[in-house]
Amino acid sequence: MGSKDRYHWQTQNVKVSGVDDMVLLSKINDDAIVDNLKKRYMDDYIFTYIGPVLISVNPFKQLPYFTDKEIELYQGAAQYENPPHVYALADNMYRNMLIDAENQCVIISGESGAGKTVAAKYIMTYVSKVSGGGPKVQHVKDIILQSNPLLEAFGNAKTVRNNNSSRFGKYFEIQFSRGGEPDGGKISNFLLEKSRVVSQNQGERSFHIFYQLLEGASPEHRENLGIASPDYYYYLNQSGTYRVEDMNDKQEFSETMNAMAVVGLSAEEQSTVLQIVAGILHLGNLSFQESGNYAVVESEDFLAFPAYLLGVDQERLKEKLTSRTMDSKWGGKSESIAVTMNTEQASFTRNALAKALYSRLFDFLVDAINKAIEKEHEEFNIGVLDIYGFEIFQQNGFEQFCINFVNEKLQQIFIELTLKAEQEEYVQEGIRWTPIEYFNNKVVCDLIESKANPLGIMCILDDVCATMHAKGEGADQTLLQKLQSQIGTHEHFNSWNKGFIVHHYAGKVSYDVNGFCERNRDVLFNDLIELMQSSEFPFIQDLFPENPNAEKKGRPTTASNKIKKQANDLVGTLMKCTPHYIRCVKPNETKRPRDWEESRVKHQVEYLGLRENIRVRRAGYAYRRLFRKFLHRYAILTRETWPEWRGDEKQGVLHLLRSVHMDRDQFQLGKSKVFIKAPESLFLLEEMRERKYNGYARVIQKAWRKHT
Ligand code: AD9
Ligand code: MG
Repeated sequence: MGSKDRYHWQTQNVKVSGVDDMVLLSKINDDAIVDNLKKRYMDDYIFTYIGPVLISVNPFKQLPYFTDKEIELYQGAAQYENPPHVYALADNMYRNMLIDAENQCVIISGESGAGKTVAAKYIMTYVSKVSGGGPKVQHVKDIILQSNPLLEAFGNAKTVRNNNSSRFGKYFEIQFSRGGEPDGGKISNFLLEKSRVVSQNQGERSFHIFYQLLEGASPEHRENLGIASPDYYYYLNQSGTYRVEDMNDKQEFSETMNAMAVVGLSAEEQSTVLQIVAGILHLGNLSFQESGNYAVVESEDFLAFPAYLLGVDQERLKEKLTSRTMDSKWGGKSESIAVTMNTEQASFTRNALAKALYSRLFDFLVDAINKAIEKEHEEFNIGVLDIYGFEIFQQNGFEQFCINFVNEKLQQIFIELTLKAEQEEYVQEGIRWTPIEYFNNKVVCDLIESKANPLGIMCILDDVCATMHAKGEGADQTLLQKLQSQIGTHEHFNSWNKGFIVHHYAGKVSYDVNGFCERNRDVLFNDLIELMQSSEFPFIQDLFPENPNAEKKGRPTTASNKIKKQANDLVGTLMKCTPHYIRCVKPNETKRPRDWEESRVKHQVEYLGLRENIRVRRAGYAYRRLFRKFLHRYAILTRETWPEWRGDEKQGVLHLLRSVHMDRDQFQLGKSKVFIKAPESLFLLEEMRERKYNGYARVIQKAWRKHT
């Protein structure tokens, strides 16, 4: 790509704002960083680098530089040739994977509404456009791209922070053939915020699919599924919010249905999915009243629809929502008895069923996508991590606690790999270097997940759940007392009258302890499992495959246990790939373009550790390679190293670098690796190498022509 093509898409706006790479800032402090980002943002440049790390500021409007023209421009181009862009990062991942034969991953972080999901989609589109492939590969590409609208319909919702907020996390591995064609894929999903199915805060909605169905259902569906307006359903009318600005539920419904078809769901499966969605809404309309100390269904007329849609017997549904089978031991014999519930327990049971149905339906969709793009032998992959961002609401519960924990873990990976590992390597290699201080959030991760000395919040929570049979507030209050007595003095922990406060890397969050134990325990009574297994629809039976009578060994798995395991497995997977980072910044809370809230941005710049990132980067070295690998790659540049250097490897590297006249302050030789400062010095080496090879190729061609 010639330099005259540089910035071609900026011809409308010739001035280049600020610096492209903040390593080049003349002063490195938070104000200078914020200033640079602001200058660029106001001129519609949302992307900026810190070396290989991409910073992206949410523009809240469609910018013109995401067309096929840019996709063309960034293909195979070196980072410095074009303005910073998410396409450059995507291209880099793709080339790296092919050239180095290594798996790549991109970790997209930032708070809720900062632009992670949008960035993830740009990456997936880019990779799909630049890679080749016949009809079969095209089919895989279609599924990969269509999985986005499908999972967003079922897994995203309007929150006060973001109108299209991801309420689940996902790691999408796009798998490639050796030739670089995407011929498979795998999605791992993380803890869906299923409590949203049964209630939402003011100003928020449940998952998009509910509103899409109500708006978009065909006349035939409307009748069959008992479709009414959203305010008719208890599960949707508590928050008083039904519409989202700039979102067309009706149109999105047809996109969701189309995506289901592309992913390979049969017509029958598609209608069962809708039936379950409607069934959940009707289930929510069952209410209970007290009758002689126990709960009865308030209006039996309301039983018909959910029973019909879920394919279960009406009487049985009623019975299972208002009573529960308990095993009792009596005189050495064990016997099952039905215990009646009070109204609170009945509503709780109804909600548990709705949540279980919905989250299992969600898992079914993820599985369906996975099956459609499953590949037998994995070769290379590019993983895209898009999770729910760090969030603070007026009221924060168990869900926020889990979401913020996962974010804490991602920050930890960033620190481990960019700040800590980089500095440790310098020490190990004996490179001259002034250490840079940074806040390591490992203490906060430990506070939450530690298994000993002291126990972390999650373990204390599990202990309380395992030992307490009391439901509701009793257990939650015990939890609070235990937290206070066991970790009350931790510097990142406080308690308050309704719960506890964690000092996260991204800010202090007050959690309301109410509901923690129940949500953590996350039990589904056997009665409900059996009820669903009695459904006339095999699809619904299959959502509940467990054997309710199987002996249960040890402690049941809790929600926090699951998320802890998922998060740590994820860290393991990511650590095996070559990592790339996108750090998303949210410029305002108004969701409006060109609105810049200085203090909010500054806060993010601080906690994302951008200043430390620049410092480490600047004092550091852009490129490092083992002597042997370096010699192998550039052997062609000198007579002495070609085809092989005999002798000490370090001396060989030194000989090579001297022969090409690299500035002495541009590199250092460590114990086993060569460190090169500026990427430009490396590009120079690459160019020389290419020229030599081309030269040889011409000589050989000439000789060959003579010969024939
Ligand atoms: V959350 O943690 O899932 O709640 P995200 O994923 O970080 O959050 P998202 O990508 O959904 O945020 O972005 C929020 C909204 O900002 C989008 O719906 C767009 O309206 C807007 N946005 C974000 N990035 C861009 C962009 N590059 N161009 C235009 C954007 N609009
Ligand atoms: Mg998102």
